[in-house]
Amino acid sequence: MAHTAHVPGLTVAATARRLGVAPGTLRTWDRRYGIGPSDHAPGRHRRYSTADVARLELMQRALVRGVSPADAARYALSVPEPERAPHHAGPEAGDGRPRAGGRVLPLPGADGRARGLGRAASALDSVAVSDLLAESVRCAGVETTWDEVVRPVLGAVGARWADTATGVEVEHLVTACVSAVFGSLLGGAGDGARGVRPVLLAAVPGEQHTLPILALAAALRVHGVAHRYLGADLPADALAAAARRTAPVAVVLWSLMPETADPGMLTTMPRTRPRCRTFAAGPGWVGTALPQRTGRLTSLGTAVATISAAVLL
Ligand code: B12
Repeated sequence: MAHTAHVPGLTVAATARRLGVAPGTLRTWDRRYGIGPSDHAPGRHRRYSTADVARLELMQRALVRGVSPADAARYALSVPEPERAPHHAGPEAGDGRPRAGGRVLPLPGADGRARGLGRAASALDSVAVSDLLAESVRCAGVETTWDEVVRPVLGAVGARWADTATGVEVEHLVTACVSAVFGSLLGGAGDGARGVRPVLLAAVPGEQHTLPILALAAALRVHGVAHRYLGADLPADALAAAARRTAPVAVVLWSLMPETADPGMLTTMPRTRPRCRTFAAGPGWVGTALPQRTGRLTSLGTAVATISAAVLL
């Protein structure tokens, strides 16, 4: 393997931090599977070159796809160096340290897919983020992907922003990829099926946080519930117009920030026959008195179950 003699490379600790694994894990991988620093000579400290780190990242990506460690290492070792995309290794400062953009999001207790997503997001590797999301949806479904993969990463991104006012670029990249992957599930025949009263889904005026309600739309699609997803910041008159035109079986209004939760949105809905059910979804509504007969939806799982049942009534 080619090795750049003048670049000192990363220490075991720095490489472990970069990959979000324990230093002992790196030593185990080296000992068991022969995937370690390529220039390690006895008596010298281990230093991982950019190419070594890229190889470890390939191994990790195979691991988060459920491949066994032995097979993941064999695969990573088999890929010729030029075929390892340079961005997998991430940018490095001249002294071999990863730049701040490559910092790993802290995801204690999260599962392997979430950690993989966090790493890919921190590296602004949108191809890997999208691939991981699409694969998780394929293997585990929308609800598990939302709860176990997307939520932990968004939570960590939000916490970092609250603590340090940094990472907005990561937040936007994850948002774009989640929107694309969940959005790709919408638009099938079920969404706009003629003669079926749909469920209308929208975020209230002023609310730009749409990912949870988009996840709900995608999950309903998978469950075969016809719906129309109307997105962020929907004005009250637009909601009323949509309700008049589609005679929905139910309307779900999403609010994440308490300041956007306006129960007036629910009371100004046009009266339809048969009656349309209304649901207030999301943490924004906590502590807000709701009009009579408006249901509360407090998680993706309960929302899917409650709406699916309401559609059947
Ligand atoms: C992504 C994001 C954005 C994106 C949104 C993109 C999009 N299309 O959705 C963008 C960049 C637009 C954005 C903008 C802003 N954001 Co923002 N954002 C986030 C982030 C990182 C994730 C949001 C999300 O999807 N959360 C959902 C999941 C990940 O969170 P959760 O707690 O696990 O959610 C659970 C509950 O919602 C619950 N739940 C309860 N009821 C229901 C019902 C249903 C049906 C479902 C599915 C779930 C559910 O289950 C959820 C999970 O399933 C959060 C951080 C966070 N922890 O949420 C900040 C966060 C929500 N944002 C915040 C802020 C302050 C802002 C801005 C004001 C920043 C600014 N200065 O511009 C603007 C406001 C924009 C607006 N007017 O709406 C604050 C909100 C604080 C508050 N007031 O409550 C947060 C919490 C960040 C922080 N740590 O302070 N943001």
